[in-house]
Amino acid sequence: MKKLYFIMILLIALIASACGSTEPEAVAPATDIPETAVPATDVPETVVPATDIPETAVPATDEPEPALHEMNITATAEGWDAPASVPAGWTKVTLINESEGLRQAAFLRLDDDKSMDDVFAAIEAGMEGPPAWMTPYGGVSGVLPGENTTVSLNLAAGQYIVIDPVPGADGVPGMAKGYFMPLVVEESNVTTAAPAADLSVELVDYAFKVDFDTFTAGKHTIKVTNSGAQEAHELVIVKLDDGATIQDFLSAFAPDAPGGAPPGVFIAGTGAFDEVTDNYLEVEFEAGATYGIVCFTPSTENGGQPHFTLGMVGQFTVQE
Ligand SMILES: [Cu+2]
Repeated sequence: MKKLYFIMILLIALIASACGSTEPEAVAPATDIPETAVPATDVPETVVPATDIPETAVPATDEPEPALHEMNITATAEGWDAPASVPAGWTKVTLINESEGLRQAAFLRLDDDKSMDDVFAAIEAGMEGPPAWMTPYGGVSGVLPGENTTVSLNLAAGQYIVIDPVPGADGVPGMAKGYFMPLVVEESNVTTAAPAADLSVELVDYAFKVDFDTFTAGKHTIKVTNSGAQEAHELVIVKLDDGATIQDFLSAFAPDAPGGAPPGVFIAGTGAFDEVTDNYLEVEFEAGATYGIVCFTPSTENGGQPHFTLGMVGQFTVQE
């Protein structure tokens, strides 16, 4: 972890010098439909008969409010292409991976009395993990090159950082390669709602509460809820090779592993999050295939051990 945050210091120094400022450009949210648009009822019937009104004349106020905001983050070889600010509320975040490595985009909200200056100061002071004034909101993880994954989360207004802590094959975390950004979540009057979900997983210290019989073939949206009293958790899904177990997959990452490709691939996941929001993960399962679920979050209560070593790991086979 020390090495990781040392790299973060270098990275942030780089960002600060390149940008000159951490203030994001103001971006007007697409959802600000002007109230001045003329409603349909203002069209006098005596002038234009209703049947003659062309379909294209539908005023903006007749459009249904979006159920969720949308935010795309594209990872390229150079870093992220993403908006500097988004409106508050339920947001469908899609991470599009056009880079060469496995990618993650994890959202952390700063407390209201903190700023990006405090982030820089904490890093320079050698923090070894997110301080108590950074609240993890989750995000998207486990996205392989050429793939994309969508996770919906409820963003409260405030200052965030979005980071990719996943180390590449060279051991260097993504955020040291440009996968790091400040994000402002603006106050918004738009009413948003969580997406519909047909599966659910509950995260507790330190287990997954899940009914695998409901995990059928096809596309699903999984409502992932953190009910853990103490720690942030995540849900990462791995598709296993025929005959392999999730323990075989995890063993391939151990320091004493013989090397070679692990017997499976990441297919989707959330970032780590506290009880502040649920994360809704979009995923597709194949009939007959076996999958593993894992929480990689380091345990603050157990010396940084990843949660899968404490019981947050599982495996299921989808019925033919
Ligand atoms: Cu966990």
